[in-house]
Amino acid sequence: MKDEILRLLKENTKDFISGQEISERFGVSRTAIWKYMNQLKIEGYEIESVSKKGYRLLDSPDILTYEEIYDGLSTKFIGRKIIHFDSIDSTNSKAKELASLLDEDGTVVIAEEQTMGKGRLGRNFISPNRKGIWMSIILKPDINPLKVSMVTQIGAAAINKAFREMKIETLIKWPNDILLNKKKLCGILTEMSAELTKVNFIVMGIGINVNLDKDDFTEEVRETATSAKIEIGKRISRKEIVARILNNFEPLYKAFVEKEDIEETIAICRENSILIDREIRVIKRENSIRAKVLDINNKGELIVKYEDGKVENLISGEISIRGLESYI
Ligand code: BT5
Repeated sequence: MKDEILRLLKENTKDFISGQEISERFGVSRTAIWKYMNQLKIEGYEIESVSKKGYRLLDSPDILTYEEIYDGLSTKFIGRKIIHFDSIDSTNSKAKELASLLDEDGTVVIAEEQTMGKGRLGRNFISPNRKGIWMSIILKPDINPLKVSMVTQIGAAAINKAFREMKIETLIKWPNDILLNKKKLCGILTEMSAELTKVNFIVMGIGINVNLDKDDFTEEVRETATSAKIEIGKRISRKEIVARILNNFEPLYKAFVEKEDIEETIAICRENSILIDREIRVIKRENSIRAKVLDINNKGELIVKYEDGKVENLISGEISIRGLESYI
């Protein structure tokens, strides 16, 4: 009911809506409406109430609930259910917990803050309150488990496209980072539960530094990480980015799952790759080997050539890539 009232207020921001009208429309008492309005105010909605005129929405909070995001959504199933938390340990952990209980493809778990955000290989991911996008998409595709790493590439393509639409010139650092001005803006952590030939579920976690300030990062990360706000010099709308990512993700994901078509994804990953033609170090466990990046192939693998002339196709797994002197 609260969400329905909010929707009505959003549709009528120019006029007051009387308590009488809301009461008749939803069949609830005036006192109940007053209570819902108070709840909305606690959530951060600025609502003007004038006796004999009614209620009017003046401003909405910067939060990532479905109610705040759906305006910008054009998807059929991705993000049509958004489970929102003010604070949580990790959206990926929560999404994994929920995944087996859900039938739908495309439920999103999103939080304003993570207290134990996760990177790959048990690393920590900094996720301060209301400053970034910390979300996980639950997917249940009928695909071979060997192809799951493609989902990370689809995610990277969708995120990069979203930023480019907003004239923010990000690049993709295969396999799971999005960079802005050569620093890490976003990381993706894809986890799955599968049997030999069947995927039970995939959870694709996306962490984006949108409005973080320099001192939100630990000293260790400050050199290599950045936020959109730091680079551009102004706050950026988190909900607009979320909606654009989900809108871009759905068609790329659908083409992959329904037709095994990843052409557009690979084209985006290639055209926006920061790695192709670069000298890098490939880090596998303790080993760090110099190589030159030649290309990304149609399976989403990174083709590298080592100094001894040997060529290898890398699949994402447990590999890290570094530039020779810097993060890239
Ligand atoms: C990643 O791992 O980049 C994947 C990050 C995925 C985070 C999302 S947030 C929503 C969802 N729920 C989760 O719990 N996780 C996902 P990796 O490539 O291992 O990089 C991790 C490394 O990035 C850390 O060791 C730090 O050096 C650095 N780092 C930590 N926090 C960062 C941040 N906010 N921005 C940039 N770099 C960061």
